[in-house]
Amino acid sequence: MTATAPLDLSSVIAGKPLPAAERPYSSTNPARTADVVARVSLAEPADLVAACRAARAAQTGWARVPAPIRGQVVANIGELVAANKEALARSVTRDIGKPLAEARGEVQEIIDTCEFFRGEGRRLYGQTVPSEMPDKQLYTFRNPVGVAAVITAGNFPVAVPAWYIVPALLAGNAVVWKPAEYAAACAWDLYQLFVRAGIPHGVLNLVYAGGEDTFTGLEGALTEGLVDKVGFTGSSAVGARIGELCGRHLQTPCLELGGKNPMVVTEDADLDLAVEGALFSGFGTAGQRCTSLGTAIVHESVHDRFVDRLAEATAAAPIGDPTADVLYGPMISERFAERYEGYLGWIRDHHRVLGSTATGRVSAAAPRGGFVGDPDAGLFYHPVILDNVRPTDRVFTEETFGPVVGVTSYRTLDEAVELANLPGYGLSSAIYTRDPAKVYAFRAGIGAGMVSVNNSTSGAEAHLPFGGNGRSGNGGRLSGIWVLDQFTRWQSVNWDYSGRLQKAQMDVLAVDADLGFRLG
Ligand code: UN1
Repeated sequence: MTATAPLDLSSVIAGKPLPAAERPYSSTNPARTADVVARVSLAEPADLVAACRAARAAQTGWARVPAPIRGQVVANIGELVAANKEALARSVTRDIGKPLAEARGEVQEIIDTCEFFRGEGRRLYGQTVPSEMPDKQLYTFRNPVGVAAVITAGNFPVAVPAWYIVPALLAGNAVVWKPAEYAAACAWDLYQLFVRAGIPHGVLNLVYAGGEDTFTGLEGALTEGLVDKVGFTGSSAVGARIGELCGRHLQTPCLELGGKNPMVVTEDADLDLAVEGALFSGFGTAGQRCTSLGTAIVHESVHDRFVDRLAEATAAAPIGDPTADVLYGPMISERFAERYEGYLGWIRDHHRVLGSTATGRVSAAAPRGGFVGDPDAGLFYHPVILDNVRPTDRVFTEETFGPVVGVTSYRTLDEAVELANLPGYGLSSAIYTRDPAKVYAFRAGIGAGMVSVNNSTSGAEAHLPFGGNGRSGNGGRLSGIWVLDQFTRWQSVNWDYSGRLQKAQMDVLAVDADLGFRLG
């Protein structure tokens, strides 16, 4: 990766950059922490409120643009992202250390989202509904909610924002986007592509802000009635706070939170396939996806073979420089690395540690065979497999954002499903089996919003509903037509052309068993 000079970035409200404030923040490349990617001037809470005000002012005009034309702007976004795919992917890799192959996949996810929603501009269907009375028509329309505040994490710093912003804009909303400050540069790149595609000033506003300031600003904007929908992707703890805040303002946010995603491996599973799936979903993005594998729940008869093969594959996997062909690169930022070290403190004596010779940071003192690049330059951690995890262990019940995978065993499928549901999250899940009966039993019993069969817990396609239940979210779904329920509200219309007052439930035609119809 060639070092380039750091970008100086600040928020943009109604097309105008915010003057540098007193809150400087340096965003660094986690694979080479000496490489400063961006110097970001973080906004104050009042700036977030001002951005929502600008969005409010711009929204009505944008909603008046016919939906097929808004769809054309979405098509432009998709084409611009496609034309800049490699540059945007490299920007993601430099910002958060995701391997280039994954970063390219992430950018493709934006293109796929735009491809889906460009056509939705010519649909956004409402319905015609039969009336119980003559000379009366009933209809439904999808109306934009108004202003959406979108707060996103840095592990998918461009794809997940696009999951919110693209459908929100298509449906006629204005957006205030607060990206992760530690992924500021790729957020800036994506924002520029939106602007060049023809999104008018004020319809999309970019606000860089720290977590607490965002919270305070959001509270102010909600109090002033400037926000109609909050979209948040991040931890369950912060999601709960946002949910409380929105609830006080009678709003239902769209919350996409953590996961402790289980993978059940049955006695008849293709073990090589299951190991491949566990390796990718356990360690892809260094285990920092909300869909990352939490615990592999393996039938006791194949447990030892599965663990041995997974340990072997993990030990052999190349780790290191994310611009090379590696299983994973560094932790996405200092904050994530520190938090992950806390999770490593949950390892107990009864755990069998496999996959590495050490559990913490890869360094000259704790080297890893086959490491690609210089481990001391960045935030690199050993992959860890913890066999024998128990339901009472914190590593079993809590999300552990990082390269650690738990393994436990089960006897009956009912027991496996119970273990899979036990942590109370419910985002993604997987089962590896050749038996359709087990697939159906698992699907019906699992509390997760997403179920993979003979595929990993991560890697959802961009047009299926994405979202979770329990500690993973409040039931909202992103992607495909389902996300429209987040960014539109149904309006129903009664149109009476009878020329008289027809009263619903009172002046209706009744059915008489013998006489046919009669006026009620
Ligand atoms: C996330 O981690 O927040 O299914 C999103 C996946 C990706 C998206 C993950 N398509 O792993």
